[in-house]
Amino acid sequence: MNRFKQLIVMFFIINVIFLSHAHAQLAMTNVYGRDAVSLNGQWNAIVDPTGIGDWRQVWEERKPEKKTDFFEYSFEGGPLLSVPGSFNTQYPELTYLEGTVWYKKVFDAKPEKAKRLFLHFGAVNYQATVYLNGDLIGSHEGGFTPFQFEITDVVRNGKNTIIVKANNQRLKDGLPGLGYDWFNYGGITRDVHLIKTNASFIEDYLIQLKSHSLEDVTGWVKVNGSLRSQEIDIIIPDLNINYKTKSNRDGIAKVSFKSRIDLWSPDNPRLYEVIIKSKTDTVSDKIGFRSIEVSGTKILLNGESIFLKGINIHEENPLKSEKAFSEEDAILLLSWAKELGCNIVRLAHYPHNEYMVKLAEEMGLMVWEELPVYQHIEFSSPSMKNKMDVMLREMIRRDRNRAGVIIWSLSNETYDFTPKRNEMLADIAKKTRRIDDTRLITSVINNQGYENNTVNVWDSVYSHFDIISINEYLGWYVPWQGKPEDTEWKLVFNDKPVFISEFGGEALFGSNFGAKDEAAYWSEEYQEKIYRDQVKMFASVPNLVGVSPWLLVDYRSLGRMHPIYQKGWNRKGLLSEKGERKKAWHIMNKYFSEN
Ligand code: GCB
Repeated sequence: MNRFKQLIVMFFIINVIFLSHAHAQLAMTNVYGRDAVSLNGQWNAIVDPTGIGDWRQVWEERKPEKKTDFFEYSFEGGPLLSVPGSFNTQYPELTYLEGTVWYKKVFDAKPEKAKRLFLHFGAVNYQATVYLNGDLIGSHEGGFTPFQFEITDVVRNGKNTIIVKANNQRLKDGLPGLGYDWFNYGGITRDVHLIKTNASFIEDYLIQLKSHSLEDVTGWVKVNGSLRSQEIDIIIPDLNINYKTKSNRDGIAKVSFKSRIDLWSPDNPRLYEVIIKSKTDTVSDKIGFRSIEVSGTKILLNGESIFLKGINIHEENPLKSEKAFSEEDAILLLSWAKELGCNIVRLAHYPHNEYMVKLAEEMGLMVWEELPVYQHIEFSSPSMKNKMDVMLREMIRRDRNRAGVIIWSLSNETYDFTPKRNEMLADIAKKTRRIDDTRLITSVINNQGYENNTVNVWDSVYSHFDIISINEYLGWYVPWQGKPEDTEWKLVFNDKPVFISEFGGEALFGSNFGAKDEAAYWSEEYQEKIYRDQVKMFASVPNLVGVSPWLLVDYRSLGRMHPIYQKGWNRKGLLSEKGERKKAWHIMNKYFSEN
């Protein structure tokens, strides 16, 4: 090995050891309700497809001092990237990049006595390593959840420089793993904030209806800082509530009171202003109250049976061929879901940005939120349990006060034959219930059998979950074996609600290339027929509590390679990538208006 190679290897080893000790913190809840300055905007970038920037230590931003000095990198004179946004979509030469981009932003800070400063990232896909003024402050893995670093002790008065190494390389033991059917948008894809708090502040809270109750509010408040034990008020002006509690030495205050509440539901998406006040901090939020439970084979919202009219959505604005990250993007996608007649959105296959979740709640859409535990992930990798746990906590901490969120989905299409899958799903199910018992949990499975027009749902892993969620592509990947309405069902558990979480097929809007009854021409008529048949079949499904087509709108997926019909887009949308309604849209729209 020559000296150059030796140095690189040494450097990577040191880096790996060091980084494993500098993890990001769990982000504080309700970042948009804080004293925060946005660090969005243009960031300088260095594109580093070979990953050499670690060895060159680009975060040191060295500049020539002597006549003989030179450095083979510089942020100045390089490309600018918009944050939030994916780097892939901002320069054509970055379209297919799965690797490192270094980001740099200079910001002003004025450290104040008795104040604390945090750097908060809504999400960076997939790994982030963050430096402040040349020093490593920590790293984070996972492309869809928030994280933060406290920089109180290291921030300078005046100009400060953040450098983020964002790397979207897919990993065998990543979450998701190597294979997935959506576009791997890399970079700083969500908002970045500098948050100022008092020395002791309200870090987190849970204020929701107690499960199985329509009037008992339950939860807790968590104070962070040296003054942990404080009097805390929960004020809900519209309910005339001024509830007083006190945090203990660990900073935890219990919350429990009764009130007559106008409950949140899709028909009445009522949110209350809730003010959480301690001596050293005040945070306000808009919180709804609802109960969601399973009773026998039904799902009850506020005590009444509800049919879930769902739609799957990826976090992408197809009109921009870009990751969805703004309020406007969320309005676009969710308005389409409303027009279709939905009362729930399945935000597939990872936690979407906070705008999506909050706006859905405001618009009267229930939310299904999902971990990126997808298909063939490596459950047996030694680091997997920890990765799943961390992402679960990050997701729940961010959204546990959203009444709209009724389901935590812990995985999609995992397989019984994958080593350790059953025990890992059982474990994460148990943890989720421990962290949050006010919602339903599920895991989506697609391994059912289908013979003699009978669907055999056999996977006993459903025992850990509240809902049997099934992805089935009858009429598309799997040809029908009989009349859809005569489909027979064998269920591994007959006492649980059943939800068809995906079904559908592809169509290119306006496709007029060949026979309408042949799949290979991607015609709207072919897709429409699948939907007609599916709707007939739904009547045969025992314990059916809802359905959710795959999916709202065509989306980018590089594995979809057909040069005429797909061109890098998964065409299972009910809408084209321009928002045009395909024929199948109307079938679903009618079904939802009648059910
Ligand atoms: C599925 C997956 C979804 C895919 C979809 C498809 O079963 O859950 O992520 O993209 O099928 O289009 O095949």
